[in-house]
Amino acid sequence: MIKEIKKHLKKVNDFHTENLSELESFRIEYSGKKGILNDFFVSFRDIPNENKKEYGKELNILKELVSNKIQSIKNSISLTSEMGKNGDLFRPGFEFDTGSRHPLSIVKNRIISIFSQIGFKLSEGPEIEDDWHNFTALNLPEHHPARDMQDTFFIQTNPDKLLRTHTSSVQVRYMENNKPPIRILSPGRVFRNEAISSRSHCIFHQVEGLYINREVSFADLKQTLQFFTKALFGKSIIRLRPSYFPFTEPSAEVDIYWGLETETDRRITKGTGWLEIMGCGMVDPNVLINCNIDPEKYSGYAFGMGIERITMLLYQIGDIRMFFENDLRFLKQFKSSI
Ligand code: 2NM
Repeated sequence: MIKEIKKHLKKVNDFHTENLSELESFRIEYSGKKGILNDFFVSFRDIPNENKKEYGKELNILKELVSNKIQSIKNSISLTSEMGKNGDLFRPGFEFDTGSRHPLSIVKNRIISIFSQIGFKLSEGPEIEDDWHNFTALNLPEHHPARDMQDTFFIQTNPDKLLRTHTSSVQVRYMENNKPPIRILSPGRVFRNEAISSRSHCIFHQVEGLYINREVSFADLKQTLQFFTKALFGKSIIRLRPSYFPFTEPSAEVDIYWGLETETDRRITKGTGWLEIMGCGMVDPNVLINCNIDPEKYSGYAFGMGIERITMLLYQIGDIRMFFENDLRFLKQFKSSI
């Protein structure tokens, strides 16, 4: 009998598993109601009295061993399931790659969202235009330098087809097909036959705005621009500097007061604190007439800005060519939900 117990002591000692159901079978085999330990305790009654002490001692050692074994295997299984196979469950999660949006799209979307708050609807149109919508309707006189081959990409086989040089052409189309009041925003790609450098590219992006209604004033224009610069840059000190565009009269360049707090401010404003961000003006009556809108009844303002320039300002990007190279090291830096 003692021999039997010793055999089980060795067996229990050698037992190992990493599997919970094997451990449960082991527990039932030894500690279950009809288990080995119980059998030994039942046989205990028939052991002669003089042997009971020795037998009982061994039996208790076996019982203790079984219970320690079960506990220690349980502990090691719960440790491996937390720390082993799956690693440390309390480790930080893996970074979730959310993708990124092109910086020009981020800024374009912000501009659209700001103007949509004050009633501007989107209006988009073709990149390949005709002379009327890109030039003539916009009051560009026949010998205006902007019409020059040097500045405009013409479709070679057809001098009446060209790549639009501004998105105003979209607004001409809109005015032709809609009655005032008109309040639209036209973002899009435009093309100019310019030498490529760190500051200019032959393809770039614009957002133009147009509002036409009865009694629209220059004061309305300024108020709108102030709302916009406050929302986009957090700055609302602007000045309107007289300028010239064929399609607006009067015309102005919009400067924003950027400040002179940092070395960067000093550099980008050339020491003045002021920064040109867009052009604007009151739509020339000739343009309204060209689009079948009565300038005696209606007036309107328009404005336009280059998205590249504004994006470079907001993100401190030093070279416009970065936008068109699609270098992932550049693009991956722009994560945005808008
Ligand atoms: C600018 C500056 C000033 C402009 C004019 C028009 C239209 F179609 F109504 F005549 N759209 N956009 C405009 C006016 C654009 O960009 C610098």
